Amino acid sequence: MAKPVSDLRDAARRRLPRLLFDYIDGGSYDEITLRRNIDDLRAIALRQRVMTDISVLSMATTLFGQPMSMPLALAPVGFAGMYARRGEVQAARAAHAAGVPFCLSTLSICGLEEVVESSGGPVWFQLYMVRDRGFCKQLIERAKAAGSPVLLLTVDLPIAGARYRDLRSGMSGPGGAKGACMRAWQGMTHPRWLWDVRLRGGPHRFGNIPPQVIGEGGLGAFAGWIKNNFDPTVTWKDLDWVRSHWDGPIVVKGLLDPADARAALAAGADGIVVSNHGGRQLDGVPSGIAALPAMLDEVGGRVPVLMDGGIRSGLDILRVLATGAQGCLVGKAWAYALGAAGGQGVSEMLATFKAELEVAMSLTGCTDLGKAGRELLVL
Ligand code: HOC
Repeated sequence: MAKPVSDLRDAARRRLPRLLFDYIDGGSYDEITLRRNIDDLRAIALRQRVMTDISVLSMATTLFGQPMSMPLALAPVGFAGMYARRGEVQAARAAHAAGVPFCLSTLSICGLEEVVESSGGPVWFQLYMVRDRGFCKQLIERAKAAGSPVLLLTVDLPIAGARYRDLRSGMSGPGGAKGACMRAWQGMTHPRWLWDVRLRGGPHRFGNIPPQVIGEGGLGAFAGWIKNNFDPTVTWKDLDWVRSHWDGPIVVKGLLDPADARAALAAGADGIVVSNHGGRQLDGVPSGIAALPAMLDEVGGRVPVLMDGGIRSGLDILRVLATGAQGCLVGKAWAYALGAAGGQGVSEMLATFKAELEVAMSLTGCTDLGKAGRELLVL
């Protein structure tokens, strides 16, 4: 049944403890960029056309050697294994069933091997550069051994943006007895989640980050671990280092400026994702869709350009493709869906996106998404 993302968001808000809902839903500082992502996309008017033969629609594509039923991948989302029991496995199964790639976050609850084995399909892996290159190398080697076809290198988090909602909700503060009571209360007042995820969900620690790396504080240690271990010295030279350990495509995620797109290409990126990290890093920067045209001009078709930020419907997917990107990532939307109804929710969301995309293609007279361009927009 068609379920718009707004319904899934409402259901996730009801089902999840506040700290988890706010973690998915929130952005940094005043959340200006978070809102821009949605508003700027919706402000793009599609150009309706009629009396065209739209009996056969083609939306399948291939990106980085990966066949996809539509030009969409599930973006890396941290902690997804807390939104539903073994959440990343459920989401990856739903993605595979719908024929779209699933990208696992470094900060996932389920480890890469578990997700690959239990979902029965290839899983893209997202990497953060941490100071300990030995640990980075281990992650890359695990991704290779698990058969990950694509490495997504996130480069816009050498330092974390302040997420005030997380500080208020209990996700990254307050500490001590007050924080512990808040978190326990939120669990007790969401008994379905408590039973399904917390009590029956197996170990809740990061599946890709062993305790000897993050410390025995487990999930609660994440903000401190990120602060102390994400590497602020990273430059484009480090892409060479990643390349020396990884043979497959490297897609660089988190670029907004054409000068950085140029640098990424010079450093050998096989693709880029235009992204402001879902409005979760530097508040006040442009939306992904506003940044996209200049990025496309700079790249000039040399590598695929993907975009994320604010995509909540199949109509949004068409807006992004018509603007010129080759594909998009969705993060928040699938996290809401997972929080609302587990893997079934993610399947419903993907089915809804596909159905919406079909209607949007049909009523703009676009029969082949691969040929979508600015003629589909009222500019
Ligand atoms: C202090 C929080 O990509 C996200 C993830 C991980 C970043 C954690 C930093 O939530 O945007």
